[in-house]
Amino acid sequence: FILSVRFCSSQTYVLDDKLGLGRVFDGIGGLSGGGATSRLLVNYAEPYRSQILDYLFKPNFGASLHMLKVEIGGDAQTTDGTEPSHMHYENDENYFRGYEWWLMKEAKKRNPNIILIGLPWAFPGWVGHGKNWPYDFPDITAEYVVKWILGAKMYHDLDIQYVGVWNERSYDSKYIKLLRYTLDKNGLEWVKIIASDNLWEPIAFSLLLDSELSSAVDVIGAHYPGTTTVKEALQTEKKLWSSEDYSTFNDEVGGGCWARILNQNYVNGNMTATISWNLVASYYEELPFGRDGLMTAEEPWSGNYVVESPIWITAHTTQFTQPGWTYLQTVGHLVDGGSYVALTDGKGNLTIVIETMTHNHSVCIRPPLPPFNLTSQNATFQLKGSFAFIKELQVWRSQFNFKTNKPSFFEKLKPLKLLDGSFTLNLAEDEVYTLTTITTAQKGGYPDPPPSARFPKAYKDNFNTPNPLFSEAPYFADQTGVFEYYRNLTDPGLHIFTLRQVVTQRPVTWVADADQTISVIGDYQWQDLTVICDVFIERMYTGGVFIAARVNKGGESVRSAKGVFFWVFADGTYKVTNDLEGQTVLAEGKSGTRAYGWYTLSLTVNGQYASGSLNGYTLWKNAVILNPKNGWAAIGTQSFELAQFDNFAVVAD
Ligand code: 147
Ligand code: CA
Repeated sequence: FILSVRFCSSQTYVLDDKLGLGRVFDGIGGLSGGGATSRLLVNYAEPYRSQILDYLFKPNFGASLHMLKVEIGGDAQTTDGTEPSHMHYENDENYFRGYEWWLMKEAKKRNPNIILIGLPWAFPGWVGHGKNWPYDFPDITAEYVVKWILGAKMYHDLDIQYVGVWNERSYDSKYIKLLRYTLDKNGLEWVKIIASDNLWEPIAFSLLLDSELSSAVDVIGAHYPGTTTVKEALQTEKKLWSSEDYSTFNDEVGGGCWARILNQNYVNGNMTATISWNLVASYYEELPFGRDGLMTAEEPWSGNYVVESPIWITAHTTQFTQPGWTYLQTVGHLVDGGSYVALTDGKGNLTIVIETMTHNHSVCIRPPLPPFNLTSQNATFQLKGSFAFIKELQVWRSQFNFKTNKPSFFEKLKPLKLLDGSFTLNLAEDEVYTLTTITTAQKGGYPDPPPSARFPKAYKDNFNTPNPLFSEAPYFADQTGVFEYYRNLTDPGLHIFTLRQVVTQRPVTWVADADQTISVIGDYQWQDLTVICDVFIERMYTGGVFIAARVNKGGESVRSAKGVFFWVFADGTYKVTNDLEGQTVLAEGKSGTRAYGWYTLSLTVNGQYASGSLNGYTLWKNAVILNPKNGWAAIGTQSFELAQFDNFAVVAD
């Protein structure tokens, strides 16, 4: 730490608790869902799956997250897929669907103090009584959400500490009050409500006007706040959180974004928690917002995963402070750009986090980042008050080194000896420092995982899994509807174990789900391939199912997905269409297919031509496919209807 006054400015920053402290720190978190962002994680083999979870949650190892926020599945598309509801139907309750329960338990195994948060993006259709709106019957919606919290405790011994309202959609004051009442009535007085997971306004304004609403809400959660808040939010005297943030490609600029907002969300906006969308990028990369997670784990078939820079940036804060610590009032900006925060446990421990991220190396996906200047500088920190007598600080450093492209993350340097409670750092551009009295931190690590590999070209699944650990079959990524393992109790033996589409009514959606259901699988680069699947229609006369290749879209644009779709219907006909919507018909005719019978469909696409067979006999051929040139394989139904699939197989060239 060389003081070079010739080139750099030098400034002294006082860190003092004499005049009182700032706000209580609530934690740094990751968000699984909103939606299906952890879909592929569950299918990793051990030891890789546990390693990934360690990098995320294990204290004194990696990101060591304080909070885990999960989607309360609503059977609808919520960005990168659908997540199953605990109540597909009004009289249905099942707390073993999906992977969020599992994820919360894995997080809690590693960190028993992890704070758990639930938030719905969408709701099953019955919650809205068929209307695309969850507040006409607020008692039903509140009961539905509270059941999820009770189920978490009853079946998984998970204590959900915070619950939200409706992600980035309208809130309803009457509903929020009823949610509070319903929580209390069920002995969940300690569960806190976050509102409204959107912008600061109008919720801050509502809280100021309505004292009953204000007493129901504990936290104002804002999304992508750009590190700032508004006057009304401060006036409410509520905790202010960035309850969803980041959503940036997880390269080094993404890491820079994360470093800047972790500090400045408090410095500029008084926010005491920041939650990353998303926790881990475990969804097909070609879905929306590919790789916008703290790390990447999108290849369960190879075991390959990547610990990206945001993991180590997170560690700079999380490993040196805990929820319940308190920010000092003396936090702020550095004279030549960058920021510093300081926190204490009130028992003499002190943690200082400094970031000097330059503008172009810390741009997040949103909102736009106004220009600012940052240069290297000397910074002297003078510890006062209870910290005046600290003699030594541990030093951890990350240097992004954008010029040489050789970053070094979360490096432990020699402890710093303090003279008269003061020390000086020579801060370069794009660095993060933690200076702390905490000595427990570690840079965890595992041997490199297996190398990256494409999805296997030959893949099949007969779904013969009597006691599945998860409700979904590996690698199927539902984009509308929900596909679950199913057991046919009366089947003579060929199709006892199948995969079944179970959503029978359009959900209260978050984005525009398709009118059909669809689950995609495989390699988005696949061009020429054969898809085979046994199908079973369960809707008399009007039902229909499809298998598909070259499906080019998922997520919120799933409605306009193109590809080659081979449909058979319960009315005895078939169709071949170029789109999921079924507008562009390439071939059609009689198939003799009916509900409640099994049929084997096969679809082959080769260059510009496609052909299809039914029970081994060619039904149509030479359909001309100009576009798309590539995409996933898929299965699905023509409406929200029950249907089963078995013996799925794909062979790609
Ligand atoms: C958020 C959602 O809450 C997440 O589920 C996920 O979709 C995430 C992806 O970045 O984005 O939704 C937003 C979508 C658009 C804006 C903000 C949040 N926006 O345009 O400001
Ligand atoms: Ca089977």
